[in-house]
Amino acid sequence: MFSFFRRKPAATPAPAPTSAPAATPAIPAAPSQTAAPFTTPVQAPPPAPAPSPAPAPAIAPAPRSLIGSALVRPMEIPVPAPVAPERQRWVERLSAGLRKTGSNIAQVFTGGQIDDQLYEDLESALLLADTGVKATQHLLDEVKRKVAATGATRSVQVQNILSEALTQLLKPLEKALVIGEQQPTVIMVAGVNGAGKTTSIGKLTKHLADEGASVLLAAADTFRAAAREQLAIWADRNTVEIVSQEGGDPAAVSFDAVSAGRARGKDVVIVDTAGRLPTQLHLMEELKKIKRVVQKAQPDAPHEVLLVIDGNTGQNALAQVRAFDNALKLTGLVVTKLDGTAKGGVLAAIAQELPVPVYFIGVGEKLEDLETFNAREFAQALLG
Ligand SMILES: Nc1nc2c(ncn2[C@@H]2O[C@H](COP(=O)(O)OP(=O)(O)OP(=O)(O)O)[C@@H](O)[C@H]2O)c(=O)[nH]1
Ligand SMILES: [Mg+2]
Repeated sequence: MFSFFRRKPAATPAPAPTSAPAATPAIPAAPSQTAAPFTTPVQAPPPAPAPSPAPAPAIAPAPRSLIGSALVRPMEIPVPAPVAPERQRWVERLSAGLRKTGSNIAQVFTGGQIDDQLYEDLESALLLADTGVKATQHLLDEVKRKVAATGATRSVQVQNILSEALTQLLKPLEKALVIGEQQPTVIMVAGVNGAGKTTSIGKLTKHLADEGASVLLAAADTFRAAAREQLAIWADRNTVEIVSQEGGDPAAVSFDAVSAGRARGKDVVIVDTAGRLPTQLHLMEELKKIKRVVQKAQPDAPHEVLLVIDGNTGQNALAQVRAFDNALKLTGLVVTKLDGTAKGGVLAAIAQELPVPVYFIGVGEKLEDLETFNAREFAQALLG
């Protein structure tokens, strides 16, 4: 489970939108009252105390709207200490998900000797694990360098050196999702069909709602009734509100949701979009439009643009990151389905070539199967 809470000054609220896009109905003006921190439709638990109380920051006067001018409780989803028992259980689930890759790589180190054969086998195992040519080369170079520097003579030592090298490679992907600096924090979620966007949004919403954050969901996947219903089920389960419109313009629905999120003082608005391939250029244009229109509703939004990647996608994941980043300027990734046949090495390829932070990884369909990403845990799970 997540736990967060680090106090930071709330950002100065952005001015209210001046005009709605043509296809969008007029949005009621934001009420001129201070939004209460963490208003939820259900009774929210009392806020947990901050670990180290910081002095109250000065709040800049709101330029035009008072929405969000209160010192909202900034919340953060940090990488928990790997020693916590529930985290340990999570690591076990992750290791189970990646067991096949782990045992393939671990096999390389069973010979005892450090020789050319070991390096060749290691190269093959890393490539087979979807690590990609560049990251594999980087890891091999690092391992050889450290073996020489340390005078290691046993293959088991190479295993530890590889684990450390992989941890260092993955480290830049570790980043906490911070909410509470803006009100609402607007998170836009994109990805190819069936990657796990809606499920991940549902899981994230549950965690946020459990922590007392008020969440509003935007069903910007407007074309399929099933997609709207799927998000509505998650909204119901989490007792959060949803903005949805049959067959409407996804950008207009997103605009309405962000505007409603501001007016109702929500902490987080999450925009679920329809799946699309990067090669479907008109659909990529539609995504760009959603982002532009969200910006009209709240000038500094979206604060997060997340790409959800199916962990089974292999090296194609890199192409997806590149294409969606070009279109949207990604701020983070969610990598799902690391529980099946996924090989996991693709995170190393991403770290090597296009290090977009990985906020969460998913290892199943249950609520507790989405967790924060930790480089060392992942390296250990991957290497068996
Ligand atoms: N095994 C496993 N299944 C997952 C995971 N995350 C999502 N799924 C499943 O993947 C399928 C697709 O998930 P969705 O959340 O509907 O995917 P989506 O990206 O919203 O799909 P579209 O909106 O159709 O593009 C569902 O059956 C989910 O239960 C995961 O981490 N592990
Ligand atoms: Mg979906």
